[in-house]
Amino acid sequence: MKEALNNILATAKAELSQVAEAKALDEIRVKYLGKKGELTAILKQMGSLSAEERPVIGQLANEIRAHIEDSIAFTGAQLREKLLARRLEEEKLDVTLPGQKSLIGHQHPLNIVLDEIKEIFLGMGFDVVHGPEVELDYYNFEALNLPKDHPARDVQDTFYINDTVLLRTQTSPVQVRTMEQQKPPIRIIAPGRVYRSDEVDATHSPMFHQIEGLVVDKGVTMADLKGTLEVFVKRLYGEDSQVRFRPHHFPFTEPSAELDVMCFHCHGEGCRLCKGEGWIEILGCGMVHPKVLQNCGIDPEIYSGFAFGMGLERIVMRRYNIDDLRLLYDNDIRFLEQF
Ligand code: 2U9
Repeated sequence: MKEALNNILATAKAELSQVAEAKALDEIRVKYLGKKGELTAILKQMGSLSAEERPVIGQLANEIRAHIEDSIAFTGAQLREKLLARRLEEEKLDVTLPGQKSLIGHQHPLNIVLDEIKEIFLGMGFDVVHGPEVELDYYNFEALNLPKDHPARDVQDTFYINDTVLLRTQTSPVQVRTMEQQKPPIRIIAPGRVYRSDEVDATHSPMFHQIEGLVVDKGVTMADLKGTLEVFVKRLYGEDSQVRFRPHHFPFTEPSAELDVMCFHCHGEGCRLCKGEGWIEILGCGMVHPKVLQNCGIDPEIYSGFAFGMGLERIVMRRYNIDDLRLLYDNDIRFLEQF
């Protein structure tokens, strides 16, 4: 039995010296030390031994078990070391290599200018308000003094969801909703997407952005309109900008005007940028029509107000000398990364 035990130790050690992976190591452990293992099988025969032999063989068996266990632990440690060394070799990281520059996005030109405009009006005490892009005909037209079949609806032809629901053609419904919900004083700007049934070309798009504004309080006059908008234009285009107001007509304001800024390229001489005019149109404005105030639940005998509206794309195109509106929507990185 002594011989058998020594044989087990010898073959176990021989097999362990060949082991190359953890699975084989485990198989060896089961083969020699497991419940049905070779060492256990020998120990089961101990009953047939004499009283003198039993403790001697028992001690030897225990020593051999301990020896095999140590050898398995040692081989296991060696295997883990080898595995780690291989991984370190394979996954080697050269920290001296130049890093890969990650692409960091930035604001779209429309948002760069919109943020600037918002900042200017916030600085003058205006709030920024938003409203639905899918609107009721009432809020988009009717409340603004544009009843059904009014000729001015033609230039604002839009996309109808049904007879009473449409995509807004202007952000004015936001101001109407604000007046319905809030008592004066009101000082707001309403930026956002608007929609018109226009064919796409270099200067037209069925979707574009507007920024409209509204001030309503007791005693608001045309002087407030002129002063506020002149400050706005000077902050946007520079303190030395010259402005002029030209009479105009809008159904929702009376009197109405358009605001021009003196051409920043030719300073009034006339050039390609201002199409020989010397002046560039920036926005439309006017004193809110008394009927519109009334429609919105505000008494025109007590309150008055002014409103204005501008197209964001036109301002952005002039700022960055962009000649095709479509570039603003194409999402071409080569174009966008220039800003
Ligand atoms: C209410 C009352 C009056 C908003 C105004 C304009 C003049 C205007 C155009 C500029 C270029 C539209 O994008 S554009 O084509 N807008 O000229 N908008 S006054 O007047 C309002 C708005 C709301 C309740």
